[in-house]
Amino acid sequence: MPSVLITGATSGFGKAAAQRFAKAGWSLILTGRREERLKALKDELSDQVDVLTIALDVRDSEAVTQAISNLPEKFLPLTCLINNAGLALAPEPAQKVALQDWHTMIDTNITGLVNVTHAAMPLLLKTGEGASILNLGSVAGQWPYPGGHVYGASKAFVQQFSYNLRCDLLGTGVRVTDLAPGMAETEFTLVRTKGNQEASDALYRGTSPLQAEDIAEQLFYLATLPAHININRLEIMPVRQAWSAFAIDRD
Ligand code: NDP
Ligand code: 8X3
Repeated sequence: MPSVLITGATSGFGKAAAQRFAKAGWSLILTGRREERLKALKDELSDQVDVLTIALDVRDSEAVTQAISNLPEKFLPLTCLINNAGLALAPEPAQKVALQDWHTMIDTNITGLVNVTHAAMPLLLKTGEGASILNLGSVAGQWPYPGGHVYGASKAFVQQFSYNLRCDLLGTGVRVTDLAPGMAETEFTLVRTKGNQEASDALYRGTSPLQAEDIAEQLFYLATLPAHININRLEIMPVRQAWSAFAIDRD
């Protein structure tokens, strides 16, 4: 059976992806920092498929390299890497944000994603044709908005890094996609507002955001496309979300 390595499997898109790939019989390598959630997911899915859980902070490059270079044979060959772990913080104007919040986003969304990619690439190259790297970008990587500052910039990195990887991996059979969702109802806003459940509920109330399962379905679709197809970027929004007019400062 093919195997998939998912970062940030303890919540949202990552958890839904674990459930979706399990349904199709894929072996799962699931990572995240919250061990009790990893254990619960393993308990839920290990009746269906082989599940390996690794408590891992993607910012810790040594731990990432150590874990990925020592995967048990049973979980090889590695067919798909889903670089999903990430977060937004501080949806305030840039001039009001603590520097540490910017560092946390850069360390997780950029350095963490690069750490995991670097460690997993030898395994994916060994698999070759049909292997995929699926990176979670965002509409925020392409479209600016107030309070997006470093979060949007980190997702612009994900887009360009994905495209540049495509260039270097040409001829290896390994595919790379920047999957860029718009508003999706997960723990994302709870994390972004540092635990403000009311703010999170208010954002999703009265509209129809994407759900984690919608993105999991897209991830599964991308991972199982015929081996000669690469979708470079896939941007998805809820029907009830669109762009808005330019903001103008007036006297
Ligand atoms: P959630 O907050 O529900 O899930 C985020 C996941 O990332 C958790 O499993 C968390 O696990 C993991 N994570 C965060 N920091 C680290 C870290 N340092 N090391 C390891 N794992 C980490 O959010 P989503 O599912 O919505 O977000 C998933 C991805 O999708 C993110 O990259 C996000 O930027 C992106 N995205 C989200 C959108 C949305 O509207 N929801 C839209 C577009 C993109 P743990 O805390 O256990 O470590
Ligand atoms: C998260 C989606 O619209 O909050 O990446 O930027 S949005």
